[in-house]
Order: sequence, then C-alpha cells, then structure tokens
Amino acid sequence: MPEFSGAQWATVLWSAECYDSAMVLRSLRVFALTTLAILPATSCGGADDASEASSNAPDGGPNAAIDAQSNAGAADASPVGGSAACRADDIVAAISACIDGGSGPRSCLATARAGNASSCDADADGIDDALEDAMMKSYAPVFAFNLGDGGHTAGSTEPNWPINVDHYLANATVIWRVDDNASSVETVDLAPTLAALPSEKFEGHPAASPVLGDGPNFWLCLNQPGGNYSDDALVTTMDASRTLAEGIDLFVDVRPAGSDPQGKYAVIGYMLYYAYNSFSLDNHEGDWEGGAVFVNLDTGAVAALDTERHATADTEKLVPLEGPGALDAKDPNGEAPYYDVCDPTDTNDIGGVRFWDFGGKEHHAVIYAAAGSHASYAYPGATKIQGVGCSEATMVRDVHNGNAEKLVPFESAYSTDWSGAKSTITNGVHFVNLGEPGHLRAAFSSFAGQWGCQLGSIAKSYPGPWDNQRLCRHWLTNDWGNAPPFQPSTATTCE
Ligand SMILES: [Ca+2]
Ligand SMILES: [Ca+2]
Ligand SMILES: [Ca+2]
Repeated sequence: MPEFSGAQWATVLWSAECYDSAMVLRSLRVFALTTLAILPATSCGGADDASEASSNAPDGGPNAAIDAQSNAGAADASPVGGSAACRADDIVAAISACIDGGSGPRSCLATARAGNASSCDADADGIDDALEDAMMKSYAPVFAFNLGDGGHTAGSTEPNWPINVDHYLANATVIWRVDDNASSVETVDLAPTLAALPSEKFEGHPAASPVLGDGPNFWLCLNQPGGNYSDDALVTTMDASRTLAEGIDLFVDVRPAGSDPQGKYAVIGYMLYYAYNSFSLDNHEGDWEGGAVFVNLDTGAVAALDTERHATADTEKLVPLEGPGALDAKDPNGEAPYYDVCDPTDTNDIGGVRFWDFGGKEHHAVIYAAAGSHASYAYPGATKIQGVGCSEATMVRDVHNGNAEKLVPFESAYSTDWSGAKSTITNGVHFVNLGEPGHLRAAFSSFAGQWGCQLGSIAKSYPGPWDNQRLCRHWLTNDWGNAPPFQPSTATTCE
C-alpha cells in the first residue's frame, strides 16, 4: 500500500466513488483499523473493482457441468416457455450466420424459425433464447491485454489471464465467515463443484441467498499449499490460459436494454473470470470483469459499448455510437496508446469504439483490459486512478495498451496482432448464457458467496456473475432505457 500525502488523500477521496470506497477504506485501515468494523459494505455500480463456441448444447466435453446446467434450466424458478430444443445448435448457428452476414437480428430470427414458432424464452426476458445465443457469439468483444516492461507508462505485462470457473473451484475451498469475526471461520466444502455450489449450507444459512448474513458469508478461498498460491491456480501466462483443461469461460447476459421487451435495442453483458487481481492498490483472489454491447435489433449495428471499471479520472464508461453524443468507430490497428489520461474521454480524440472488424460489419468491439486489475477501457492507454492533477510523480494508473495477446472468443483463439495471427485455445472458449435473475440458465450462478477470499474486514473479491447484498453489479441488471442515450444505474444499494 503506497503512502499518501495530504493532497493525495484529497484526490483519493475524490476518486472514492467506487475504486473505490472499498479501496479507500482499506487504505484508511492503517490509520483507523478499528473504525472499519462499523463502516457499511460498499455498493458500487461497476464491475469488480472491476462454447463450444456457439452454444451451450451438452456434449460431454469440457465444461459439461455448465452445459448441463444451462440446458436443464435447473434453477429456473418458473420457466415461461421454451426448452433446450428450441435453441438447438442448428437454429442458433443459422441465426448467427445471418447476423454475421449483415442482416438485422430480428429478421434473422424470423427467417430461421419456421412459421414464427411459439415462445422460446425460458429466461422470461422477452428475447427469443436462440436469438440470445446467436447474438452472444456474433457480438462478442475482443479482449486486448497489456504488454509491459515494468516501467512507469507501459506498466507490467498481464499477470493473471482468463480462466474457467471449474479451474478455480479445483483450487479452492468453501468457508463460512461472519464479517469481522475471524473466530467464526469454518470449512464448509473442501472440494467444491459447480453443481453443488447453490446448495451449500452452513447452520441453516443457504449460500444461494444474497441476503447479508447468508450467502455473502460464504467465501471461495484459493488454497495455498505450503503457504503459497500455485502458478497453476493463478494462471500467470497467456499460454497457461490458452491450454487450460476446460478452456476459458465467457459469461453472458442478453436482454432488452430497457423495460420494453419488444424494444429496438438489446444489451449483451460479458464477463471473464480471473483467478487473481494483482494491482498495487488492490490485490485479491477472484476477479469478474467485463462490459456490455448495445445492439440495434433492427439494423444489427452496435449502438454503444459499456466498459465497466472502478472509479478513475475517466468517468466515461458508456461510449455511444448512436444518438446524442455519438462518437466514431475506430481502427485499433497501429493506434498509439494514450498515456496520462486524466480527464473524461467524452470527445472523439480518445473516445469512440475500436472494432476488431473495423471497416467490416463492426460487430466485435475491443475491450482493453488493464494489467492486473482487468478493468475495462474502450481505448489503449494509461488512465489515472489517483494522483494530483496529471502529475507523473503522484499518479497511480491503470495501464491498458492492448499490445499483448488479444482474446478472440468467437474464434476460440488468442491473437498476437490485429491482423489475425492466432493461437488456438486448446479446449475452446465457452459462451455461457446465464439466463436472468429468477430464471437462471447457469444454475451455479445462484451461489451468492464471494468468489475470492481475503479475511480482512472488507471484502475485496466480488460475488459471482450476479451480486449479493454486500456488492452490487447494477450494470448487469440495470434498466438502461429503450433507446440511446442509455443511462447507467444511479442506484446505490443492492436489491
Ligand atoms: Ca479487478
Ligand atoms: Ca430470453
Ligand atoms: Ca436473457
């Protein structure tokens, strides 16, 4: 933890919106350890601090557990229609190919589903589930990682690469711990599995309840055999990520952008999972990070990109391509990173959305993942998290130049450059459609504990794909509005 001058503390507190109140509280711990116990848990609108490629069809292969859960709808409280059959691989593939060809998603659905068949909407959000599965692949962003030299502006090379949740569980233990009571720690499950997570219990407290005192007291702690994390658990290189036995998971939520299920726009939220968040201000186990793409269901165009992250000097997380304040689509190839970004990027000099397929359909936005924190940005560069003005000497940055490998989910590959030299991900990228709260397709996601375990007073890790009462993930469940400009949530509490 760095030491701060008085002036720097002012800046820290200014930036304390989310990176946060938790970070500030942790920083303050050295000064006011005893006050932490009475401070409320953080409620941040952002991401954590931060397929078989095209479907969830069961195949007995890697990630069979997620596939099975996705198809069985095991946690569907009351599915209102549809079944695995109505989103069969061939229908999904046909819709996806139609979208990739440049047609609008709704017209592609009408073409693929003969006779405009009855509802296929097990997650009850008003969007056909086959269309959801097609869109989650057809609009998947590319995640570009940081290449550093340890220096001030280039930062470090990404230290913890994307994984799958089975890999994390294979190296983790479920414990129970009451906040601020170290003596309450009890081992719940030494060998957790995805299938068993939602039914974990401790003394009558269900892990699937997001209510404080229930699920939030369950923690998925990474094992430390011999007192240290294993490199195998932390997945410290691109190649380790690329060759994971069960591939890489990409979690997706597809739903209408606003309250009108027949509206013109869908929002597609994406999250990767990392075993560790390694950053000067904020080391912790488990890291869920990503962003969202807004799609015009009539034209097929990407209308906006939401890049989720902790609070920084750049408050522009939602980048519009349609409507008021619309910015440009841009080519990431050969673009020099923008260093010392100390202001909002709401103008076109830095703002805009980079596309992997710039000049083509422009369906695949680029998300630049910051080294170690995995915070999402829409541009390559280094962005101030805290500091005095834009003073080099005082600045703490997220560095996100995108110059290391790029994860290209829809091709199950890492690419070394923007033109496409790729390394295959041995066991694939698995697109996991989560379903919706109350109508889950990925049953494991009802586990409401913390994915990551630090036993200090304040939770550093986050809950799984949804949230719990300790830590909100509004961007995944927010009503963004039926048309541009989409509005981020201003809610400050979890539901
Ligand atoms: Ca993070
Ligand atoms: Ca649906
Ligand atoms: Ca959905």
